[in-house]
Parts: sequence; C-alpha cells; structure tokens
Amino acid sequence: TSPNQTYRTSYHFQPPKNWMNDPNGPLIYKGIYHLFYQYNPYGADWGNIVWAHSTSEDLVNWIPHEHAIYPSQQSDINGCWSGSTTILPGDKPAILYTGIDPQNQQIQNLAVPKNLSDPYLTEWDKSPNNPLMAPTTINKINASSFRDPTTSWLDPDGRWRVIIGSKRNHRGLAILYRSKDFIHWTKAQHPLHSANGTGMWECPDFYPVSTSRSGLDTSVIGLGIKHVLKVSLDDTKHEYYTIGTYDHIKDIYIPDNGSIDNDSGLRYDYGKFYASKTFYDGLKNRRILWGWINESLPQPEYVKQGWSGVQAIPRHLWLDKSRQQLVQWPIVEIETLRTNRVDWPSTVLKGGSMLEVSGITAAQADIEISFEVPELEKADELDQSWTNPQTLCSQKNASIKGELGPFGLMVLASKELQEYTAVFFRIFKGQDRYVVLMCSDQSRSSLNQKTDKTTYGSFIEVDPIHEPLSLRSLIDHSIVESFGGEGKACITARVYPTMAIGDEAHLYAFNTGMESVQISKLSAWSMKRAQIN
Ligand code: DQQ
Repeated sequence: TSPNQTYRTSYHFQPPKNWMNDPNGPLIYKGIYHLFYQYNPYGADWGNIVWAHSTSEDLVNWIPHEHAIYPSQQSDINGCWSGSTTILPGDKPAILYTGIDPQNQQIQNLAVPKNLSDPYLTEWDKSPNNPLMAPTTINKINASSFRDPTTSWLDPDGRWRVIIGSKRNHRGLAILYRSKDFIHWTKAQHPLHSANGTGMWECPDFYPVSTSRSGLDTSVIGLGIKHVLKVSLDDTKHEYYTIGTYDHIKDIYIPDNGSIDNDSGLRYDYGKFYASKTFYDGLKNRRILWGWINESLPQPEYVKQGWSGVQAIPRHLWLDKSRQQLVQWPIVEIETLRTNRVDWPSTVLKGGSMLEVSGITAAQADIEISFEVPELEKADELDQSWTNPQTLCSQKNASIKGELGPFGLMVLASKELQEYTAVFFRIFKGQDRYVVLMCSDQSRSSLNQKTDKTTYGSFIEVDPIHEPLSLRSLIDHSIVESFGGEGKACITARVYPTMAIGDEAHLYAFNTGMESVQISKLSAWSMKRAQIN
C-alpha cells in the first residue's frame, strides 16, 4: 500500500515509505555527501533494522542507494543499529556500528567500502574480525546497554579512541576503547565520562569546537578549542550536551559547568529531535548536525499512515562567543529552495493584533522575523519559582496575555484559527537583567485528538536592550523548525493539522501582549520542493 501523502514533507529528508529513525554515519567522500539511517524495509514501525543509504551533492537533493548494511552474519543477524563513520588515513571511510547477535547481545562491528574508487560507496564489506568489541564476564559490560559507537579520533600517542553508549545501574556511561590499527580494540579502565541518575546514554557524540564558524576535524586538539559531549537519554528521549575540556593524557572529559545529570542542561533542540550526530565537512570547513524528528502520532496511527520519522534540516554548528553554548543554523544550501520573496517594511505590531504574511505558500515556507521592543521597562517580573521554561511555556501559552508578549508567529494556522502552532517570545524582568523565553505551543496545532501536543520552551541568552529578537521558522507541512536569537535556541515541532493543510494553511505575525512591538525585519519565502529519494 502506498503511504498517505497529506503530511509528508517537501524539503526534509524522508524515505518514500516505512519507518526511519536515527541518522547514521554521515560523511563527505570525494565531494559527495552520504547519509545512512536506521530503517525498517518491511513496515512503518520500528524493527528489522538496516542502514539505508542516500547521497547528495548539496545536502538538499538526495538519491537513494541499496541498503549499505543489513543483517548478514552472526554479529548482526538480529539488527544493524546505530553507528558512525571515521575517515582513516588515506581518505578511507570506515563504519563502526552496533550489531545484535543471536543472543540479542549488543556488539560493535566494522565495515569498510568494497570499492574506494566509487564515490557513492554503495557496497560495504564487513570485517572478518567482527565483533571488535563485545560484553564479557571480565569487562562486565551490560549486554543490552552497549551501543552506538561514535566517530573515532586519533590522539598524539598514535592510538584511535572511540566511545560507546552504556549504563551501569542508573549511571550513564561513555565507555572508552583504544586501538592502534582500528581492528583490535582494548577497553580503557575508566569511561571518558559518566553521570549518575541519567540512565542509558544512546548515540553519544564527542567533538572539538571553537568560536570560529569553521569546523574542526574530530581529532583536532589544541589551544582555544573546547570539546562537546552530547548524549541521547533513552529514559526521556531528550538530548543533552555539555561544553568542556578533553584531557587526552588522562583520557577524560571534564564539563565546564554543571553536568548532564542536572536539568539545567543544554539541548540542541528543545522540541522533537533525537539520536543526532555531527560530522566534519572538509569541503566547506564546517561541522554539520543531523537529527531525527520523531513522531507525534501514536504507533497505530503512523503504521496506518505508512511512514514514520523525518530528518531535520542539517545544521551548521559552532561555539557561541560566550563559550557557554553552541549556535546552530540551517545549512546555507537550503536557501537555494527559496522563491517568491516577501519583505515587509518596518511595522508596528500593536498589542492584541495580528497580521497575515501573504504571498507565499504558508505550508512550505521559510520565514525570518526580527522584533524590537521599545518599552522594556514594562516587562512582567519573573517569579523566582519559574525555573522550568517548558512548564512556563505550557502555563503561559499563546493565548495568555502578558505585558511583553507573547509575540511571534502563528504557523500552519487555519483561517478562523481553529488550528495553529504558535512560536513566540515573552520578556520578563529578572533579578538584574531581562529574561527572554522562547516557546513553541502545539496545544492548538490540530483538531485530531490523538496527536502529542506537548508545548516546548527554552530561556534564550539574548539581551533585548542591545539586540533585536530574531526568529526563523522552517515550515514543511507537518514540521515547524524554529531558530531563536540567530540560532541560540532551537525548537522543532511535529504537528498534524486537519484544516491548515496545503493552500488552507495561513501564516501570521501576532502579538497578544499589552505593549506594542516593532517588526524591524520580515522576509518570507515559499520553499520549492527538493528532489528527495
Ligand atoms: N536507535 C538505535 C539504537 C539507538 C537508538 C536502534 C536511538 O542503536 O540506541 O534503532 O534512537
């Protein structure tokens, strides 16, 4: 049966049908970008997992290939789970991935290209040495919590390092292995890092960053460089990262502030975004992030629909000048899909008003808007107890009037506003500064009772006295990917409107607050359809 097309995307990466989850082993080879992904060839729910494979010359348009890795030997007969690629000396890609063996143990395998002169890397040979890493009675690794090898890095001592996600009791672990030849791996005594109370660490990612937008290849160490450790928490399906220092002599990672295990942790995305992975793009000198946007439909519904899961638009990422967080921005190539540009002159958006952004296809659009707020001193006081931004966004949803805000965008909105997704800001007066909250409110996104309508939110490190408050949203039928403060906070939502579909979808700038705000800039575009698979 062919999948229901209503909510399929026009420029986000999807296979033609069936289940997709984690992005795997992204890389660039001989000028061609590769994306592998967790895929079920037989249905729209999770299972029978293989590495499906597509390639692209521009990260926008993709062609499909045969599955790169699928169950074929003892060491992966029950599934080919997530993993990463590493470019070995001589420009030789290598995949490390988790195989599920006949006893359903999680073990780590190696695969290398059959033919290095094929830029599409369509065929992969599994190592006769598989598995390279496995749980034993001596290493005491938990055989059902040992998966998702990272891209490896080479230290000055000439040995490769890789980390594997794991847990012991409720402590999340980044188990470290070392190897001289990429085949024989020895487990280090200590994990690279661990944290109590987090549960299983899935899909860890570990890489160097600097405040330059130029990215760093994974083995680079040195002055001015920080490291990022990201983990995906199986218990909550949220990802957290910290910024810190990698001590390559002691082989440990030390976060600068806080840790993964407290809930003030940093996230790439405060909405639906999971099992993400970065890679270094040596062609354009940048680090790129891929992440899976998981479903907001319940399982029987997405099975009925015939497809499930989308990849977020790849994001260029770097270290913010504060060195306290990352900044992310959709790859510049996505702008080649922009068409029908609409610009507004500077416009006052009065309290309690809304203005339609017309002239573009509102269900398939890219919009950038900036606000200036003249009367900051009028801001409501921030209550000391309002520490959780997501809770605050749910309590003060898009319909709750404040002094400054909510103001922002109503997207995928039906004409009479029976349905809308609201992405907006509120400004509060904190102890010694203004505090900006960014929310994505899905509570009215659909009349369909069955979809997950959780509201998301984040505080965002912008100073509204000195800089305009900017918001960019990528809208693609059932996806709203929003970037606040030039990429300082990102929120991705998965929505299933029943009325605001296709030409019936509208886009508005709105201000439900008491005070006026100024729209200092607004540019919006229809997005053309990309050629995807
Ligand atoms: N998905 C894979 C696992 C990984 C999980 C299985 C994260 O390797 O831990 O499909 O979504």
